[in-house]
Amino acid sequence: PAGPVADRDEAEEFLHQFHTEHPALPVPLSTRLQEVRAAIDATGTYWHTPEELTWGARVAWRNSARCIGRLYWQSLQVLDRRNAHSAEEIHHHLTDHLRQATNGGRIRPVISVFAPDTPARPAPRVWNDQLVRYAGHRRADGTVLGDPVSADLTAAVRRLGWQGPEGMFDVLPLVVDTPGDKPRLFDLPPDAVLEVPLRHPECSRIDQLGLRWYGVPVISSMRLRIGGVDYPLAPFNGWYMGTEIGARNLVDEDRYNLLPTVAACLGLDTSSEATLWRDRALVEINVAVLHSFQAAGVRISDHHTESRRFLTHLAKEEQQGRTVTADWSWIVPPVSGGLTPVFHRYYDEVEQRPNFHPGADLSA
Ligand code: HEM
Ligand code: NRG
Repeated sequence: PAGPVADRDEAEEFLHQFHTEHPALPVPLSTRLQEVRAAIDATGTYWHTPEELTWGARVAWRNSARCIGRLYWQSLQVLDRRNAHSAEEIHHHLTDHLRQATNGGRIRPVISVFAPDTPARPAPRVWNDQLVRYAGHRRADGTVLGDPVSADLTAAVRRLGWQGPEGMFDVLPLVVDTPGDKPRLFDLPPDAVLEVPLRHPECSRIDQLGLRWYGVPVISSMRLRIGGVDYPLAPFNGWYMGTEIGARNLVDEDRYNLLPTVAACLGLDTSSEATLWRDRALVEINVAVLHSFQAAGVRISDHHTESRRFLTHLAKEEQQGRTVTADWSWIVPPVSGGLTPVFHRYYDEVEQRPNFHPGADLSA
C-alpha cells in the first residue's frame, strides 16, 4: 500500500471517546463501530464524519501538552479540506485559511484539515513549517541574513527557482507537494499576510532598526492524528503570545540574535554580565512587540494573561472530570517564569489521543 493502514484499536478508542462526550448521537456507537471495522477491513482505513473530524481536531488541541493557549479549544474553527488534491486547490485553501484566521487583525483559531494518508493514496504536504516564514539567506561565510530557522527551506526554494529578495524579512513562498507531481512553488498574496512593524513606545532608536514580525503563526509541519488516521497536512493557528517573538524568535542566538543590537539602542552598559543588560534589553524588546501589535490592532497576548487563562483551563477541565497533561518546560514562559502562576506547580505528562505530532522536515 502507498500509505499506512488506520490503527483499529485507536479507531475504536476514538469512537468510544466521541460517543462518551456526545451522549445521544443519532447513530449509536455500536453501529458506527461496525461500519468503521468493516471499512478498515475492506480498505485499510475509514472516513471520519464531519462531526468526528471537528471534534477530533479540537480535542487534539486540548491534548497538546506544550500549548499554554488551550482555554479556547472548543472554539477552534475546523475547515474540512479533505477533498482538495491538486496543488492549485491546496494553495487556494491555504491562502483562504490565512485570510479567515487573520480576520483583519481579530485573529481566530482555525485549522484546515487536508486529505489523510491512506493505503490508496499518500497525503499532500507542504515543505514550509509555518505558512508565513521569513527567508534565511546563507552567506559564503556560513552566517545567515534573515531567519536562520528557515535557511534550509530558503535554499530548497531557490533550487526550485525562487528568485526573492535578500533581506532580513522576506516572506517565503509555499512549497506544495502532492503525490505523483513535482513540488510546486506559490507566492503568498501580500494582502493575505498581515505584518506588524515593531516600534518601542519610548526608544526611537529601536524603531529605526526596521524590525517586523508577521501577525499569525500557522503551524503547517505537524501531523494531526485522529482515531488511528494520520493527517500530515493540517495547518493550524491561534494568536501569538508576545514572548514567542520577543524572547525567542528575535533573541535566540541561532535566530535573529538581537540582544546586543537592542542593548546598544538603549545605551546599556554591556561590559559585564552583572549589569543584567541582557535581561533589560529582553524586557524592552517584549514591550516593543506587545505595544506594536496592540497599536496595529493585531491580537496578541502577554505571558501573564495567557498563564492565568491556562490555570482557568486546568480548573474547567478538572471540573469536567478530565486530566490536563502539560509539559512544564514548554508551558512556562521564557521570561519572568517565576512571576507567572504556571511556574509554581507540576503537571501530568502522559500523552493523550488525538494529538499533534512532529512532522518530517521535508526541506532538508
Ligand atoms: C505550542 C500559545 C493556539 C497547538 C504553543 C506555545 C505557545 C502557544 C506559547 C509554545 C510555542 C513555543 O515555545 O515555540 C498558543 C496561543 C494560542 C494557541 C496563545 C491562541 C489561541 C493553538 C491552536 C493549536 C495549538 C489553535 C492547535 C489547534 C499547539 C501545539 C504546540 C503549541 C501542537 C506545540 C508545538 C510544538 O511542539 O512545536 N502554543 N497556542 N495552539 N500549540 Fe498553541
Ligand atoms: N513559537 C512559534 C509558534 C509555535 C506555536 N505558537 C502559537 N500557536 N501561538 C513561533 O512562530 O514563534 N498558535 O497556534 O497560535
